[in-house]
Amino acid sequence: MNYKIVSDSSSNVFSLPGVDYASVPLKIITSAAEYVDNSELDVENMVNEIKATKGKSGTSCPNMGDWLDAFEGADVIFGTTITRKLSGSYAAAIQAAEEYEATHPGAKVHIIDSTSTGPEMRLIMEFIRDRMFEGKTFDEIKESTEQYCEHTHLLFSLESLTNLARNGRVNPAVAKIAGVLGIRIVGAATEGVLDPLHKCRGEAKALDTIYKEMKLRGYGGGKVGISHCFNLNAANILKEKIHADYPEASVMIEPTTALCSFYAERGGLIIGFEDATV
Ligand code: X90
Repeated sequence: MNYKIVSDSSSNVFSLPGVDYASVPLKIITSAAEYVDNSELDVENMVNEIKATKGKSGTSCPNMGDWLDAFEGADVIFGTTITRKLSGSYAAAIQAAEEYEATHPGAKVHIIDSTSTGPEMRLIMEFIRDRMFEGKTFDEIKESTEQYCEHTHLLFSLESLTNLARNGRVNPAVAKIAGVLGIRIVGAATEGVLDPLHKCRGEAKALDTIYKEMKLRGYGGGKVGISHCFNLNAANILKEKIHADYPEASVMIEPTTALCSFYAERGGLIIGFEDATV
């Protein structure tokens, strides 16, 4: 049996050590260029070019064929996608899963709607990988992953919600508040959509608020993933806060790749974490 894990590129994960893994790229499209969210892209250059480009910019999700290509060669496949409420990625992956099973007798594909994105997807995939290492069956992994997903959460802190609002992914009135200099919107992924919770003046206040929200959601020293869009400093401060209470906690920091960089924008932080019930 060849096992494989796949995800769309909103996970910010291009390789997953120890397993066969494929990232399926989303694209960022402006009037001047098209950027493919893969490991070759210069994200900083993309962010700067988009800032300097007038006119519409948007994104497009992978199609069924893109997912089928990613499945190729494996017979037990687990995939995770960005929330299906904000993207067509999940629908395309499900179509591909049906097609793949129909054309590859014996193959099994399970696609999980993360109801989230970024670092929460990484947590889900690492959970699946660790169950694969333990030699669990397809059905066992499917079931335990479903339970695990109920105990992972996502928070964000954004300095600008302009690209989210322009593309209909958040209420323009909320984006307007974030447009005020020095104001950050701290929010959560709730039932698969962006849920703005607080407007915070300054980075320090935003980081305090995030950590409070983590604890409110039951954080108790579990795994954390912090994705940042050119804001390593803030990611490190949050990591220190977590380590002050839980010195042993696994906190991994990584840059956002193209899709999350486009929507989270410069300065943005996206935090995925496990609650204490895991
Ligand atoms: O299909 C497509 O074109 C992709 C559309 C994606 C839209 C939303 C991306 C959000 C990226 C922003 C902060 C975290 C939000 C959590 C939401 C559930 C990151």
